[in-house]
Amino acid sequence: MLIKRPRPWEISENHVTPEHVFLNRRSFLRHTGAGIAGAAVLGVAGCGEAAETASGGDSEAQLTAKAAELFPYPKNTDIPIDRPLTDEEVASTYNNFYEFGSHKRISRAAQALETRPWRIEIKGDVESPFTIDVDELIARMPLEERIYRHRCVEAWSMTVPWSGFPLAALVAMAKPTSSARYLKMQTFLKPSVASGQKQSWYPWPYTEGLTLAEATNELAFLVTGIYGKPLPEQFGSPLRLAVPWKYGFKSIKSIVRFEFTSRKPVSFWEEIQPSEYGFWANVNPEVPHPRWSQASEEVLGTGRRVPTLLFNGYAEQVAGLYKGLEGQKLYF
Ligand SMILES: Nc1nc2c(c(=O)[nH]1)N[C@H]1C(S)=C(S)[C@@H](COP(=O)(O)O)O[C@H]1N2
Ligand SMILES: [Mo]
Repeated sequence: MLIKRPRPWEISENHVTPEHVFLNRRSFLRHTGAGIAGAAVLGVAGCGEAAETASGGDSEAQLTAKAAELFPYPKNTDIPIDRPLTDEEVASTYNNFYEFGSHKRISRAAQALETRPWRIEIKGDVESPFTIDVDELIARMPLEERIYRHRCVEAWSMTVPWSGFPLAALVAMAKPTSSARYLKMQTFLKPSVASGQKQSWYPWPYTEGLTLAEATNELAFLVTGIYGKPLPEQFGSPLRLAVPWKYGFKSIKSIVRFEFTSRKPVSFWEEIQPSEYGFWANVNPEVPHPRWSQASEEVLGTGRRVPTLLFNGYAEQVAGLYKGLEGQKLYF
């Protein structure tokens, strides 16, 4: 991953929409808590059978159109955000998705990915493993839209409205057993469609992991849409993660597998270069990447640099997760 500055045609000051949403932590917690309880009540019973019929032989286009009917999701305005939204066109044409190439202009190539029907596998240390059709899963989840900042380890950032549901709701549905301490997630493996996966020196499929405490934190979010619409392929449809207090590489795209495990997963980038990319990867402006500073970031589409914040500005929600772990490499 290299630092890349936006090209002149990406810089467009007048496209950004100021958006101020202020913290109301108590109502946020109520909202999220209710959603998780709801998902837990639905439980896992019948997931397997329901999943068999969910796609019902419909084409990718028909299934995509059905999923689109759920949009827009209700807005959750309880998460503080103090940055203008990134222009949709800018965010949609500047992506990291190594499956489709090791550069930012992968949006066209990524359209080749067939994102329906799409099966999600839930396995490992859970009461009973199952697979579920992605739309069946979405139908059971508490859906909402949240505006999050996203900070790439390459020192660029964006602010986007994600549609989706709390990862905690999926964890509740999966019913992890007491031995589960981590959640490992994996992307599809289809080298015939994703030409980047023909490059055998990368450890495909893309893998990421969180502790169970991180996965059930209120901010950990599974994404099915952006800008009030279904997620375009280049953003990692049909299901990707958003963990906004961590460097962007943790936010794994196009997930097919969730595995609960007692062992700490090794992520894609950690396997490639453990001295530069670690398990925790929390944003910290004071801990430089071995090859560049993390003190500031280029705000995509604006041509401006702003100071980077500890935990990307989400310390209030997540700092408690790391109490007592101070000796570890929490920040890369
Ligand atoms: N499967 C997969 N997920 C991925 C990546 C990737 O290459 N493959 N890149 C990561 C990185 S480095 C970043 S910054 C974000 C980029 O998300 P965006 O393209 O939606 O902005 O996706 C993350 N998730
Ligand atoms: Mo990134």
